[in-house]
Amino acid sequence: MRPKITIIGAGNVGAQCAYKLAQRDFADLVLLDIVEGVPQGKALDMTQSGSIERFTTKITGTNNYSDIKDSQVVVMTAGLARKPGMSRDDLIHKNAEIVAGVVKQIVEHAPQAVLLMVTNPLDVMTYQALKVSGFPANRVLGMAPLLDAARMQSFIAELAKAPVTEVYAEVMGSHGDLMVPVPRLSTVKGKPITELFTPEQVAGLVKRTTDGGAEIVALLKTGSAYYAPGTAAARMAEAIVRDTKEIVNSCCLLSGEYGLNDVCLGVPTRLGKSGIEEIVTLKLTPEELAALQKAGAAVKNLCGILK
Ligand code: NAI
Ligand code: 2OP
Repeated sequence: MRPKITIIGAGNVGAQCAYKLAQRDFADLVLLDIVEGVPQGKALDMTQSGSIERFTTKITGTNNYSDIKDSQVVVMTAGLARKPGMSRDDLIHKNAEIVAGVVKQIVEHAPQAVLLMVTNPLDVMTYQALKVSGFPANRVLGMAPLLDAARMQSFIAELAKAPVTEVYAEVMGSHGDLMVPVPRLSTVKGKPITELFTPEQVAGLVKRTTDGGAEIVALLKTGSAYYAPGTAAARMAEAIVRDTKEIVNSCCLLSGEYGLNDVCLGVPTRLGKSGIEEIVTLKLTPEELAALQKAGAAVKNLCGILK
């Protein structure tokens, strides 16, 4: 029997995530939304592309949580997205309510699943999901640092005139203004960007990465990014289901790592079938560590608003 992955929220990010996974052809998918017809219609459309793309993935569109039974991973994208002028934190109360309602259903119908959060504000919603679910910390994680690193990699590649495949970017911290891109550990063909670019260029890359989501919101005007976010969520779900053990930066609960406690933040993690299998502790400079701790304090403060 094929593994099963559920995607909650059949909007822009959820549909892109589902379609990427469908094309990978290794798991059956359930696409669930609160709006009747939308997940069913999108599932049918994706299924019909299978004969063109040559994939055999079974995709079920539904409004019914009994269909998510036995899912190994549940990707949570349901919630409101940013509009121009809105920060991710503006979404906090409404999305916290949506997350609480959905997570209770996940606990009832797929109690063994690894829960991969996407809904914003990501770090706060990951913590909210962890608390509402009561799942062990390794089974609740969030997608954002992979997206943020992908954005930084594409900006570095553009500036270096290098293929993006030769670029690595290290991005930690929160998915917001207190994101912590780490230029010292970001490289082109193994060479740190701090040795390749001027300090002004490096500062420009850091700023554009931190503002990466807002740049797209300003262009789209009616919503936020979804191709790269959906693809990033699909890649993480695949790493978990296929038990690849690869290191992917993700948002997870810290319990002493980097001097932080009881807060969900982006750090390098090893992904496998039980979710987060290891939190990788990088040796940071005092300035980098201070930036990470500042991000942790801000996220903790926002989680406090929810309590
Ligand atoms: P969207 O508006 O296109 O889709 C959201 C979907 O959620 C809609 O289809 C809606 O009907 C559904 N929904 C709402 N309440 C629901 C409920 N209670 N149960 C089931 N489905 C429900 O929004 P989009 O662009 O897909 O974004 C989704 C979320 O992902 C937003 O919160 C957005 O800010 C976040 N996001 C996070 C990123 C990250 O890096 N973590 C990147 C991009 C988006
Ligand atoms: C993004 O970074 C809005 O979080 C979303 O595109």
